[in-house]
Amino acid sequence: PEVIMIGLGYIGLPTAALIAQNKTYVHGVDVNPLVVETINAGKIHIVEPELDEAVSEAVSQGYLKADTKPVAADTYLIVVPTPFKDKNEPDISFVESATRAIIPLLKKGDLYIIESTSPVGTTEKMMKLIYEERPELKNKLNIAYCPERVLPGNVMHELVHNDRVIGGIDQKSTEKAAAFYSQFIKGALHKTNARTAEMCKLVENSSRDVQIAFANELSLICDKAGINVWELIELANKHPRVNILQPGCGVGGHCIAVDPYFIVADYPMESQIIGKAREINNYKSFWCAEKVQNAKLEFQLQHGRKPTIALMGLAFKPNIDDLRESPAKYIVQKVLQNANNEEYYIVEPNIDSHKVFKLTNYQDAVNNADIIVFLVAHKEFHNVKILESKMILDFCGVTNE
Ligand code: SAJ
Repeated sequence: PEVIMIGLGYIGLPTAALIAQNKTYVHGVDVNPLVVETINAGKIHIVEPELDEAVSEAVSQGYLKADTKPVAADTYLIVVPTPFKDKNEPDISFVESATRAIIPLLKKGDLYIIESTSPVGTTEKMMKLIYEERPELKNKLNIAYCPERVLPGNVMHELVHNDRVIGGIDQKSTEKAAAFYSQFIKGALHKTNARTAEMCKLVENSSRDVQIAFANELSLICDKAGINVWELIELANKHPRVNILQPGCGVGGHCIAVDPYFIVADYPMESQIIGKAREINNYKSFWCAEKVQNAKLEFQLQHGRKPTIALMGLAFKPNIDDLRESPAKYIVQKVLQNANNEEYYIVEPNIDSHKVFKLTNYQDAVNNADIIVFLVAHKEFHNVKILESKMILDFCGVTNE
């Protein structure tokens, strides 16, 4: 193979398929034998539009092969998870173990690239580790950090068309990495150093988190002030230099709600706004759960009986089936913990069944519930007809159109 891709998850697999479609031999590596087996059968283990065709084509033509161990190649890509330990310490152990696995295979002139979201300084750390183990290769390898910035649900398009930031540990490495990506990426390749590229990835997601926190803060203020926050934001955004994002039931997913902590952990005194934004966005989910609790009590006082409640949406954002790190799921769990013999309908149109939650179709839930709580702005929920007598808690703005 020419390329080793370590980590065949949400980013690694689509990237491996894209490189392979370009008629470059890719040897994909994953610690999970089930993932390896699935891919070698031309199938995929994740949900992402157009990925299945890309993988089955790459595998059937022989350009993509998966294994649990790496072999020697010219280019090594590290695309493994970097989780956050107990929300206060980034865990780069998967990057380190992936690096250790390929150290014995490296030769002069090889290209080593980290794509995983990483704390600033990780690439330098891995470079030191490599040269400690292989001192004869010192300064003879090309080492770079090149973050991805694709949006789940639109990965196959964005992988090719988004601009990329390419940060080498020296000029030669940057040039080598840029030449590698230019083979299959149509977006512009912006060259910088490794530390700037590492920080750039963290800052992109922190920027979005801070902007969403602003919108969520407005939603709390407007709730007290008796103002429709969505109307307010739409009006404020008519100003040519104002562009406020949408409030919601909190921020989820595996990136925006995590990456800011990588900055806060290393620069706690300096990252005041970034840290506060995380608090606001987490608090928003808690606040939504409290609102449901209050609505329940209010209903009971008014009607002298317990309400039936529809909880609309479980995914971490609209129109996807991904429930990991989802604020909507957190709110549903919290509401169910506080349940006191009320009847609940749980709705998630993007999945058929769930091992914990019994799911109901959205129309039945809306028809039968007394209180309807919109958590995620799925397309099915837009313009859904609701009797005026019902109590609505709209945390995602779907009933505004
Ligand atoms: N959200 C709001 N209000 C908004 C926009 C989003 O509450 O106005 C919420 C969503 O409901 C969701 C969360 O924010 O819970 C994150 O969703 P998202 O669509 O903003 O982003 P992700 O997590 O799917 O993907 C992000 C993207 N980063 C940016 O837009 C800066 C993507 O480009 C990155 O590649 C990805 O993180 C990543 O892998 O880092």
